[in-house]
Amino acid sequence: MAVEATLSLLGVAYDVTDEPALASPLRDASPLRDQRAAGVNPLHQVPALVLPDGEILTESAAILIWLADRYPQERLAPAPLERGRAAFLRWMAFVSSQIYALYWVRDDPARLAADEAHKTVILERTAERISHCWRVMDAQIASGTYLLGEELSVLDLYVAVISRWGPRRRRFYAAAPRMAEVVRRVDADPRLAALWADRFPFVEGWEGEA
Ligand SMILES: N[C@@H](CCC(=O)N[C@@H](CS)C(=O)NCC(=O)O)C(=O)O
Repeated sequence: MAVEATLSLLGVAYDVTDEPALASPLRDASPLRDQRAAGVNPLHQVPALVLPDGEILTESAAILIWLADRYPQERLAPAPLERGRAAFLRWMAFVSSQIYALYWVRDDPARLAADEAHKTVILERTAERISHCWRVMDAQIASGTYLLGEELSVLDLYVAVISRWGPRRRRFYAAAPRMAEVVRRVDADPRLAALWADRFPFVEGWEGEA
């Protein structure tokens, strides 16, 4: 979703296929679909971006940074020599490695859990870790209107999307009150309204429980 939001802000034409996720070996995949998905991303994960020349880009943070750098005139990231670049890279990597990585097990705790009770413990402990990481980021980041100051960047899109996943937004708001204001601003961005409504609608109760 963060990649799609970035592509739509950039006004770049793109096609979406959910096949890598649908074809995950842990889901109900047909052999044909699985073969096609593995050709795009051997880890069977989305996002995976196929560039016009056929080059494949995986890893959400890499894709977002690459897109922002590829279209510098749209100003979706501080440029390499600009003030704010170090913080930008720091927090993109932080969200990817400290938070997003935990969803490999949260999405299917049986990947690590030996039994049902173990799954519950994994879900609780990873939720606690995610809240802790958001708390640390909230305390350290020098946010303004957006997370890196006055301009919207792909970091804002990344955090707005990942903070919607379990343990969901109310827990995120409690852990990260300063970033909460920013993600609400991103949710309400009129340029993204149609995309959110289509792909990630704000259905009743979407913010979860505190
Ligand atoms: N490190 C990857 C993680 C991607 C990821 O975990 N994607 C999930 C969907 S949000 C997925 O495709 N899961 C299917 C699976 O792991 O089998 C990234 O940052 O892009």
